[in-house]
Amino acid sequence: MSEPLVRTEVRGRVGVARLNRPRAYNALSPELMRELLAVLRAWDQDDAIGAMVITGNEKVFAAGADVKAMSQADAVEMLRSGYIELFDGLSTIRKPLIAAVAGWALGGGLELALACDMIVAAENAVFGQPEINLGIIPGAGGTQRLARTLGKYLTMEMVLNDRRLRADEAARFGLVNRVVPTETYLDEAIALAQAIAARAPLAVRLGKEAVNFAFESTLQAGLQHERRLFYLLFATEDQTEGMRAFLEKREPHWQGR
Ligand code: DAK
Repeated sequence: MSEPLVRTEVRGRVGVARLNRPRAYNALSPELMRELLAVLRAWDQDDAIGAMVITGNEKVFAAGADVKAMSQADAVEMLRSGYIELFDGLSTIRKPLIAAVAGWALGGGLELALACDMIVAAENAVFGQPEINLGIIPGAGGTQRLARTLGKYLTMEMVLNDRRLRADEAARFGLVNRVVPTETYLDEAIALAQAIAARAPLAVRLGKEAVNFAFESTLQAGLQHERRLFYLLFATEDQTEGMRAFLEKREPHWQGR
């Protein structure tokens, strides 16, 4: 049997998806992206899973889309390929997604990390959008998500001149949540995911939705959206339980209802 393109493992309430094309530096072929999305969608439906981690290996998170496959494509093939829909599918995942990045996160690899909700970086991580070297630009969100996170000027340098950020620079510019030793990066990302997965599931889900809405809306519309989600949580058993547990000085028992 052939190796899966995405290896999966469940640790407690966390699903860990490991990109598995090491010989191609985890180049994100459509087949790999399809497999990844299928795994994430299944976990998103599974009450036993509270958060997910996407990772590569210690040397490379992902070196981008598969240049070998793309090199022969014309515009119509790219347009018809459905490749971008696979990236867009990531934004339909409702549970938290954490990218655990060691080594290269380049091109589509960085765009995959940017589509996650948090990024834990190993000390050896390198982030970049080298598409300009191939005569193209990022096509799966890089120009937009980086500009929103890093601002215009650094993003321009990355997109127009292949400026790469080391992990410490990425942390300084707010691109990653934390930088940790390469030996422990995956454990640290899983620990962060476990901590979130132990929290009230509906509040986590709506919290993610509310924060993401900030990227889509004006401040006023965002504040209104947040308020509606806030009121909605007062219809949940977990709100009653959370507040009761606080007053009774005990740990809450979340039901996800
Ligand atoms: N695709 C295919 N193979 C790749 C690859 C990639 N992106 N990156 C590396 N490999 C392969 C290499 O060809 C090599 O294979 P063999 O020659 O051994 O068969 C093997 O992985 C090891 O690579 P190197 O020999 O180059 O290893 P080094 O350690 O010297 O260098 C590197 C590592 C990661 C710095 C280097 O491999 C590199 O620069 N890789 C390419 C990085 C890159 O240009 N990435 C951007 C790709 S373009 C779209 C949306 C998004 C996208 C496309 C479409 N739509 C909306 C439709 C995204 C585009 C991109 O990501």
